[in-house]
Amino acid sequence: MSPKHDVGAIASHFQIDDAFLSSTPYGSGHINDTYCVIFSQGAVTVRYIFQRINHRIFTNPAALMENIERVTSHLAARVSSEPDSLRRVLSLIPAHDGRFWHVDPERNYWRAYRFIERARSYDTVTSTNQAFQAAKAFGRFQKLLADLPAPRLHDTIPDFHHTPKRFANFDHAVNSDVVGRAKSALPEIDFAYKRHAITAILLTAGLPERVTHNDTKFNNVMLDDSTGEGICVIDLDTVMPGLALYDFGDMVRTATSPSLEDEKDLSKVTMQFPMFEALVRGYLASAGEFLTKEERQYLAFSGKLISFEMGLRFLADYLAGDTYYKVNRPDHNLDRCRTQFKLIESIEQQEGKMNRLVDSL
Ligand code: ADP
Ligand code: GN1
Ligand code: MG
Repeated sequence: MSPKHDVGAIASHFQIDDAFLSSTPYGSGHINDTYCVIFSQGAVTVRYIFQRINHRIFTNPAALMENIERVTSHLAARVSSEPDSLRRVLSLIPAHDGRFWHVDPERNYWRAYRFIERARSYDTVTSTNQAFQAAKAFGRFQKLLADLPAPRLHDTIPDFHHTPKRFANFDHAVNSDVVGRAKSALPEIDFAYKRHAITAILLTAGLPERVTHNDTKFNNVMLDDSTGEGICVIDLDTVMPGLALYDFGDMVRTATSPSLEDEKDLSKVTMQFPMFEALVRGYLASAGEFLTKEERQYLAFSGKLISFEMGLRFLADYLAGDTYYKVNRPDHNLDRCRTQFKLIESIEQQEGKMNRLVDSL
């Protein structure tokens, strides 16, 4: 992550009375730059999260921030009577001009959040309780936003989960082969073409549009250190209209295998059935009351679809020369694609059993 920003100077534009002490690059996100920033408040220190929004990817940061402002204030009102309510929703810190962002001289957009203390996000899942708690928190997030007042949220990235368009983009990357990498990804390219038929299934199933998170990676929920509860859903840049199953699918993609997203040893990548069961139970515990019969029917399939979509995106970025995701090595995106495709094979082997479980609940 880039240490190039003068976060102390950025921080002076926000309504924080305390004295800036230090900032450290934080987290393992692929898109934005995140910093943990420490301030002194007399004898104690206070932490905040500062983020530079990647405006090459989120081309309308003001619209994105309007979404986040609306969503976080709606959620805050809904949980205000619960214990520990301040740790249950992200809270934006205003800048001195009253807006919730600051634009620096290089035209970077910055925002600041209160730090959610005594909780952590994890890159890999290690217990069924973690999977249950994460899914319950993401389901609750959808439930609490079901009555978000009009107008419709902005599409911060249009067609974000339009899998057929993601496929077309992958196909284009194969055909243009701008950096000559296609020859080193032939098995993956073949794997993808063989599964083209699944791309349109959810879009043509007549499912209802909802307010969804759209990036429900396991590390986008903070789990409470003492209770294990999914206390706060974070990373709200892609909250916009979508299908509930995009969120459930991304949970299956990121919280059923014990491996990291860029694991090179593919023997470690596997869809662990007990984790899937915990995800379904956790998600239904909070979202069960509003999900339709049709949505339930595609719960297992959604995991395969979103893993496929992400595999296509990683592969397309590899073929295009790594222009979208942050990478630390030349084959990073190819390694990420391989884990997605390995996970799909594992899901395909267990899909019947996964569907039977869903039917039984
Ligand atoms: P990215 O879009 O790059 O994934 P995130 O918003 O997910 O960025 O933030 C990156 C990491 O920073 C998260 O995984 C989490 O560990 C931490 N984080 C983000 N927001 C907060 C917060 N308000 N309090 C504490 N930690 C946070
Ligand atoms: C990106 O920001 P981050 O790292 O949580 C991506 C998601 C992918 C994810 C894959 C805006 O999420 O769509 O699922 O990487 N976000 C965007 O790890 O493209
Ligand atoms: Mg994140």
